Amino acid sequence: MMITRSRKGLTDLATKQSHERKAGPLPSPKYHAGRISEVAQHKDEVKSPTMKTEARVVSNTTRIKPATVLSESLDSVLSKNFCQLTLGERNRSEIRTGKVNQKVDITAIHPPYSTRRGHSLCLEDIVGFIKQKRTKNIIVMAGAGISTASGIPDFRSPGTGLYANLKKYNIPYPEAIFDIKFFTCDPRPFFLLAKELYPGKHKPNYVHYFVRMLHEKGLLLRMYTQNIDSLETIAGIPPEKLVEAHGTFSTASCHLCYTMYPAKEAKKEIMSGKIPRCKICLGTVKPDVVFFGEELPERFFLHSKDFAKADLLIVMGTSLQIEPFGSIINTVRPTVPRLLLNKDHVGPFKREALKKTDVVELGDLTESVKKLVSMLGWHDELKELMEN
Ligand code: CNA
Repeated sequence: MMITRSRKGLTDLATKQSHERKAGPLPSPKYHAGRISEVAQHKDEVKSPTMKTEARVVSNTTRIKPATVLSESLDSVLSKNFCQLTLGERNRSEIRTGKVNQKVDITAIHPPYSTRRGHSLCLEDIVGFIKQKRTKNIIVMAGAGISTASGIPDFRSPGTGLYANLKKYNIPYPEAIFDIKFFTCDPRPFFLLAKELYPGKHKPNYVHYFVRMLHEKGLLLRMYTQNIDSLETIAGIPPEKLVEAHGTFSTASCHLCYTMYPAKEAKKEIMSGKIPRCKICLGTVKPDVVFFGEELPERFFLHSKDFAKADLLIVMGTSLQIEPFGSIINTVRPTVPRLLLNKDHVGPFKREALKKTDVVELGDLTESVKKLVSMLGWHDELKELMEN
């Protein structure tokens, strides 16, 4: 996979190195749009262009409806307004011109997500939508928590996460291990960790195969993963259905001149404790995993099309703390259900009053996914998929 990086990154590096010479330790990573960074606090809803459009529709609706409000029950007015929020431009004008009574098939355009108007969705509703094939463009957003059952520690789980066990790497702050500027000064801590993380030692688990199952059923629009362990690919999720947002170990290149380097050779050298060097400029070669301060793979930007198409978003095993990944969750259409399967509340699911279309299932991920799979009646099929 190609990793794109900007010249600006190199300029920043020079600035930072001179800053270090003059002012001492490296500052913590800050947010740059399109470049990977970590945020201390998750920003709430990002206003997408779609949301702005919908807001305009609401105000139009309010202006043209007063007479109707008097003659109809509040419920039916709300119901029509809900329809307007979910319809395309052609159908909105049909409603305005009164053709709405000619029975527009709303479900054909955008399925109504609420079975009982106004109630908050729950896991049973989500299962119902999947079973009834109302959701055919599911996006899965995943993080390190989907691979803990395969024996790979995540970043932030207290006690077991990598951040809690970094003493042996001798680094000034946990994120330094994935900071491109720190890597340039001292690549050894990353290579030490890379020896543990390199794909090959671990196997995909139930959760990876659940996503594969979504694909087999023709329901997966795309899986966006932050993981670099390649377990999605090993589980059989095809490349066109996968966005490895934070890169991969399966290719390698010079971190200075970006010349490609044979990935197998890089792995061999890293595993034997050597530092691979670029044959052109002698810069340090690293696997193409995206570090803080680096740009994301071009493929990540597929999200601008995909998220507008999604009809269900499943978020699993991530703290949503890394940007810009953490924010794209807010770019699905406002009426689209979002299901969080995680140990703890994260991102917009931390709100006390959840959005009515947000559903949270807390607990161990494998257990939650098993529950979902058994509610869907896919247990035997999934078992077979894993065995084969
Ligand atoms: P994170 O910040 O460590 O968050 C993981 C989340 O998953 C937390 O909210 C945990 O509570 C939750 N979690 C962990 N285990 C379970 C479980 N068994 N059941 C339910 N929930 C669980 O990791 P993120 O993915 O959010 O951060 C993104 C980083 C992590 C990316 O840049 C990755 O490259 C990086 N990373 C990847 C791997 C990997 O490829 N397997 C491993 C470690 C770190």
